[in-house]
Amino acid sequence: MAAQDQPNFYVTTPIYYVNDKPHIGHAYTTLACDVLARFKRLDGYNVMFLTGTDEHGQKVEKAAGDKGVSPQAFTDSVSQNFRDLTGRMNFSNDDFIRTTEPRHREACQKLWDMLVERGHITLGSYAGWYAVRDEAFYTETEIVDGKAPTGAPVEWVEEPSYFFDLSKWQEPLLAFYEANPDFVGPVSRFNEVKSFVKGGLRDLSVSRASFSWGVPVPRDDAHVMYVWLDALTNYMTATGWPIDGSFGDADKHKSFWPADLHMVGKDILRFHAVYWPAFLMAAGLPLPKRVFAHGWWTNEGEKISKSLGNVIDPNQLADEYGLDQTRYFLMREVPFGKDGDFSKMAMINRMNSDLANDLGNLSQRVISMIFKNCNGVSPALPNNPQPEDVALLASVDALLNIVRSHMDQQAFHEGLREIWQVISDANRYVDGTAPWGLKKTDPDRMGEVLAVLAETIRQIAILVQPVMPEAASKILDQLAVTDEERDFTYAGGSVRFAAGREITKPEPVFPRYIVDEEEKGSA
Ligand code: ME8
Repeated sequence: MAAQDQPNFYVTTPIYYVNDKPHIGHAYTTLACDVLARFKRLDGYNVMFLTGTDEHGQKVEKAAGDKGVSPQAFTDSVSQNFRDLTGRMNFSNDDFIRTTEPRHREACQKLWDMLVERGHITLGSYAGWYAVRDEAFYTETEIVDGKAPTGAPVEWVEEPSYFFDLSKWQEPLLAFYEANPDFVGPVSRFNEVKSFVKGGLRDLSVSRASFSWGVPVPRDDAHVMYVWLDALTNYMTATGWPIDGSFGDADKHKSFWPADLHMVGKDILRFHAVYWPAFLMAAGLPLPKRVFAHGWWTNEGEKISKSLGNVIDPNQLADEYGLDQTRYFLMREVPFGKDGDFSKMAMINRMNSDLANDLGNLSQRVISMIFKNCNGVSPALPNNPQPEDVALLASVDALLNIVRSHMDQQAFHEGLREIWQVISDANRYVDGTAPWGLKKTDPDRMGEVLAVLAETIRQIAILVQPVMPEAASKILDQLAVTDEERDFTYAGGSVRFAAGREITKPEPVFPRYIVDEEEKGSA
């Protein structure tokens, strides 16, 4: 299909603050987007997948100052860590945006001008609390024991400031939510957003005058833009907006805006589901179709924090357990949208039971048997299938539609659970048909059984590609499936496993993790 005939799909991660190194939480959000982007590409979409770094604001300026380097030098080096992580985690992002880039400055200033021209930004003065850690303003009534409701320290700020007339957008936002019941997922989080907006909105300070590390406010050198107005605009910048600007790209923008999905953590939902749509409505621009807020990871039951020294480095996880194993664990272990806990034992259990035992053994046994007992050539499917063949093939053929509908709801864990259900069916089928025993008694039937299994494994490997691209590719190689035969038009039952192809001796794809005695003790 030519790109212009394909449906488009645009998915974004939050852009991460460069005040610190990337950790498991950042890798998690980007992984979820990567899985969706890969899924949609295999499903025939023209995909744009964006991630990047949020480099302005007081928090970053302060982190640079603490290190004794200029904000630009600091952001250059930390942003690179996030870029490196995309390579290490095999993320397939199509772009990596930095808010310090000229294309982004131009987009921010354009949006600002549109808001000013339409009368939604006016100069005033701000007196209130500000939490640098959250880059957020708080009212007196929100302060709990001298801190922000998030626990972040606050400071009193009094300075001239431009204000966005957020208070006028309460009714339009509520009407928009009503008309777009899928705008926020999960539903429980959407309800929180609605109650927040129903509680009334105050005008929002959108510039700061007491520091300079930000996008300059047009025509007023004393102010830089509030970092959240700057940051949220990145989603439009990367589509080649403004289209008449020096970095404009009308075709790209038309293809990808409005975004299909902004994936975020629950901590920043309000910025994406309240402020961002209000800014866009005020500017007369189209709104994103959906925002999904996932849950929070803890480490062995504890909040992850630098001060507790328990930050999980995704690079180390991939080194220790394997990249695809880590990707699988993160997507399978916790219902997407809920909070989750990382524990070594949970990781090892998933690795050994779901991967090494269930999928790994199945494919290794079946492909080895084909190699040994079918002269290294793929056998043909039965002309007259037995009821157990029909049942297994029907369950694997049904998977594509089932998994697709879970993916469209960002229910990654459910999609994987369904796939593993069919893997169990296939393992039961192996036990029931006992192909190794058929070698002497009924070699023709043995070939049929192995072909039914190979067909099941072929479709499963096609479907797990978004989560485990490397492992899936090894299995597909072992089954002599060509590179052109791996998209989703080859799943769902319309195409079958090809007979007569050369099968070579397979190597195991999912090693077991051997737990040493010391680890058992500490787990
Ligand atoms: O908020 N569990 O950047 P940030 C799960 N720059 N996800 C986690 C996590 C955890 N323990 N910790 C972090 C910002 N995350 C802004 C965003 S967007 C226009 C600007 C993930 O570096 C999660 O996605 O603080 C969360 O929303 C994000 O990192 C916050 O990243």
